[in-house]
Amino acid sequence: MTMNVPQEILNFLNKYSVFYIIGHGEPDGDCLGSQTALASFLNRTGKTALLCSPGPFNRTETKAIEGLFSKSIAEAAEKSGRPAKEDSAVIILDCSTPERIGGGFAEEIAEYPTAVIDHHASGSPFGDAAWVDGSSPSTTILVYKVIKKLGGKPSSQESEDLLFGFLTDTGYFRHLDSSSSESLGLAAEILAGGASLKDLYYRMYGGRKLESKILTGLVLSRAKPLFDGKCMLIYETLEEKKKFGPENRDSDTIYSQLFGVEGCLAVIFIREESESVCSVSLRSLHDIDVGSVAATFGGGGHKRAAGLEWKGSRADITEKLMDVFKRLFEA
Ligand SMILES: [Mn+2]
Repeated sequence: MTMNVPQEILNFLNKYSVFYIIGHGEPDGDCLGSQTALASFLNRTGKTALLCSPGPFNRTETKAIEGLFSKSIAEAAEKSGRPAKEDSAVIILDCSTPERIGGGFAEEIAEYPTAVIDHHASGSPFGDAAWVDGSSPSTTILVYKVIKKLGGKPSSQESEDLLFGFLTDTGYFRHLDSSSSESLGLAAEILAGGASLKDLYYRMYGGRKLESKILTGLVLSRAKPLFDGKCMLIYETLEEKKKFGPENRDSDTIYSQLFGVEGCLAVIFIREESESVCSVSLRSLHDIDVGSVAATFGGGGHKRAAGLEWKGSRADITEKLMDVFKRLFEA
């Protein structure tokens, strides 16, 4: 059951008239949908809301709206013709630590009253007003509750943006479990604002280049089952990164294909990012805690979705991960 909107969040929204709405770096659909819907709603109520994001907007489904966002608070203030600090505050969405925002935002926000609305259970609480509810499947559900509490109803565009966030973070409903009836009920209310699930499906999964499907096929073709098939190891080489480009990566499809294999409980995806750096993404089902595996190597994330950056070769990190997963699967 998700929580009710705390009074301190409502007071915060009432108190100021200009809001800089900021999300995390490498923004996804939930982050951006939360930002655009909340900003649009606040603007409709007579406040001024200005969108900021450090980017980069690498994902196909997020590229189209990049132009709506400023790269810093100073840039947003200048564009709007407002003195930056007058009656102004910051709202941070879908982000559990100031460092995760990136860019120069951590320093900029230190100068403003700040509110945080987020659904990441891990992370260190910050801000003058905070609402962190780890039981909510997306930040957009929390933003919808704020809109509702303030007596509003999402416009058709806000309805699309809010549902887009919900669908992104639930893998188009796939990650919802038996505790999801409340959030699905809220999603149905949002849908009444005018969004189309059919259109949102193609906004999420459509519009890709053929190259992205070819890269997906290449990566899948070398999947290596480990520990009696409980774990799948896949990788992408530096040559492939250069040939196909990061915009043609489609990890969500790759994970869902591999979890469709009988007995598969975890996926390890290692990518060569440069001659000396690999990024590792870990995914799991049920009780396998890949968040703690990532933490062992200085990474982080959720229990079933986590990642880390490795300074060294793919062979080295593969060997180190094998040791850790061996303990998990052969215990
Ligand atoms: Mn999210």
